[in-house]
Amino acid sequence: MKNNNFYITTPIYYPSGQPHMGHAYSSIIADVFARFMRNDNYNVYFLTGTDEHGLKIQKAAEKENLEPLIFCNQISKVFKDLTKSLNLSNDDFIRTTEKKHHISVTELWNRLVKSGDIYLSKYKGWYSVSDEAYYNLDEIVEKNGKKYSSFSGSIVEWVEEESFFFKLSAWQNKLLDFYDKNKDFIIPYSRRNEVVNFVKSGLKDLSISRTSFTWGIKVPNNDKHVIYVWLDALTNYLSALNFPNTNDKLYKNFWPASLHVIGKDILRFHAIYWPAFLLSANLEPPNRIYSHGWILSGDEKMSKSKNNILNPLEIIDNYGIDQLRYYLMKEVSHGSDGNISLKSLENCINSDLANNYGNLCQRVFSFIKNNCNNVVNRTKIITKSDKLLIDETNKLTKNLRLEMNKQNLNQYIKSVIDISFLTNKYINDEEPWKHKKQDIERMNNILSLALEQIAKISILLNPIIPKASTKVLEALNLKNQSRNLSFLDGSNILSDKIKINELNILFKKII
Ligand code: ME8
Repeated sequence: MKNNNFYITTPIYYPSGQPHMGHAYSSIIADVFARFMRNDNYNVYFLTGTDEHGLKIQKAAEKENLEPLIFCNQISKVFKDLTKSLNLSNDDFIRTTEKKHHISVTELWNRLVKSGDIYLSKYKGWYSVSDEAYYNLDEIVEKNGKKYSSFSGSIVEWVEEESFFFKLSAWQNKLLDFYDKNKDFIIPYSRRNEVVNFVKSGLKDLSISRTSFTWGIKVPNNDKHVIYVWLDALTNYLSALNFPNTNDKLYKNFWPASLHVIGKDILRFHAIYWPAFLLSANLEPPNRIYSHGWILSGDEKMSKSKNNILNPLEIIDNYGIDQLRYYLMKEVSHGSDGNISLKSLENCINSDLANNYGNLCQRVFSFIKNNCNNVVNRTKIITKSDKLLIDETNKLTKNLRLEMNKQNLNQYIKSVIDISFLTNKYINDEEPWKHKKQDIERMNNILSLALEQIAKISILLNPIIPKASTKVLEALNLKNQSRNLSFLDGSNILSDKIKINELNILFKKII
């Protein structure tokens, strides 16, 4: 991480079909980290976009009887609209059909040539159009006379054509050295081990151009060849920063990237090819690749070709975007695959959002409205039970930055929702309503601590449920510039005289 700058990316999506829950999941994870870092006063640049070249897209366009670019314009827009529906806070939406991307890819290619890492030969082997990936013979399985990748299950076809190659084999030891020096380059560690073992088992040179179709960026000075779509696509992370203009402010501030969020199916491209290309081009590799698991439906990866898609837009319409974001981040465990269902979504909404956080906010706000004319005064007294709640909260918040830094979202959310649970319990035990008549000071004391807790919980949940938490922070009259994580040092967020506004119901219980 350079100074206070944090550059985070999602994978750029193939606009070959409608967005599905896997896309939503990948994007929301990245958005949560982006929002968390912004709240922690980092200067964040968050990128997403669409990956528009290659045979997969060309074929999808042909199926619709459209020119590839017209087809891409249509579907890229669907993904751009998805960023709005998911409430993503991205700073840019890159398309690989943009001119600046073309310039960037051409420069990267030229640098690889200059390093002596590109040569012309012939590719003979298996290729999956759906994955846009080459597979070795030992990665192919046969079923009913057809050949499939054992890794992804996608159908493969035999390819034999002239191709430029990247001398990946020459980078084997340098990559192993790089992984060794950068232990946190690939998270989680189980994935890091997979990559290290794969590289140790031997790397073959990589075919980086195709001649049997035309939809892509041409190899400089050789119109017969189209640059391999993964070399093209990975470069988006640089072109968004206006590379090769290395004096550009964006490039200067944000390269190398702090974090690429990706699914485990595209780990090899990001953790092996990408650093090798960058090192060969004399550019710094990113700081970290976080590889999440798959969203499953039954036991299978959710994907269009398998027709087992839960539509994120329908879920958002029926349940709400914060609800979907919270559910995916809380219930799908860090780095692993996760089975999702409407039943567990509804249970999660009820237990954590409606009954826990939502209920805490509602009961405190409506009590203050009905009994205190919307104003609470903090007192200096701190009772034993107040201190217990404050200490327990500090214990739970102590490691939150660390959990986020390890991309451990589940643990982060669990700790925050535990604070909400403890605060609800504190109100049950302290019964502010009992002090209404005889001890207004104690009542104010309890309510001000409860509001302080609500402010903290809302700031901590803000990256995950931005809409609802913002409503609460607004109702607390907390200014934008105060909605940050500086309270993690134990200080108070709210002033001594707290004026609140009315708060409408945040999360409806699902019956
Ligand atoms: O891979 N569960 O694009 P893509 C979780 N264009 N994540 C899933 C998923 C699932 N069921 N299905 C897909 C590409 N994803 C390339 C990226 S980056 C330079 C180029 C994730 O549209 C997948 O792992 O097929 C990937 O991270 C993202 O969605 C985009 O997939």
